[in-house]
Amino acid sequence: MQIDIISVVPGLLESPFAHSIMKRANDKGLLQVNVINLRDHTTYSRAQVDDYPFGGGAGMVMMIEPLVNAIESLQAKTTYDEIIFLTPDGKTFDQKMANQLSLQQNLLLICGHYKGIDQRVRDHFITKEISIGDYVLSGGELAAAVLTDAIGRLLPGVLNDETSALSDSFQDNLLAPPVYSRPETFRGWKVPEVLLSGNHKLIDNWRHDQSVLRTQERRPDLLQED
Ligand code: 6GU
Repeated sequence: MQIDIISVVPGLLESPFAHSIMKRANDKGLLQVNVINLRDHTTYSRAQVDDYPFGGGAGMVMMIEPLVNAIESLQAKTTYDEIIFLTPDGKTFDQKMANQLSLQQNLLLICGHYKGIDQRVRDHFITKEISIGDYVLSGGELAAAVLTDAIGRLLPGVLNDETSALSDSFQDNLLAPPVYSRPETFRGWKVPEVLLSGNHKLIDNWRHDQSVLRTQERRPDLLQED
């Protein structure tokens, strides 16, 4: 899978993909992330990419020309399944969207800044608008990193244990159960007996019960869904 990201702050996107699971996905050739600096595509002086809004008001707007130049130069090399604008007024990202997007070949993500991007880019190029939650970030980069991580870890072969993405919280509308590791007793705090029993049927049932309990307590809304 290839994920291209257009940004005015490409430095923000260096570290998130340079470590751990995202690095492994890249090293194995399963996920290629390319960060494109929007300023490389402007024809304006001093690499200008934003301008005052028509009609007045506070804040700057990301101009249409650099964005269209960047998008079209990328489209000359790659056919995108989706061109996604990261914006707080987009559809809220969830595991279902991550699952669906992980089935695509090529994604183009566009990070907004300032007061947003010229509406004509949204009208004529963007195929999906996504937010990562009801709060405002100073730019779309961290949201693009969140999307890329959530999608990338679902690609076959990225996780060591192929089944481990399936037991994540949310994957079946249930939160994950508690987990324990050595030692069996620490300061008198014991690991639940059932986990030491070696009886896998019993352990699976316990984990499922714990998942349901946790979900009822913390996220009852998930049990109502669909
Ligand atoms: Cl995608 N962008 C910005 N700037 N803020 C956000 C967001 C995106 N999602 C939640 N807040």
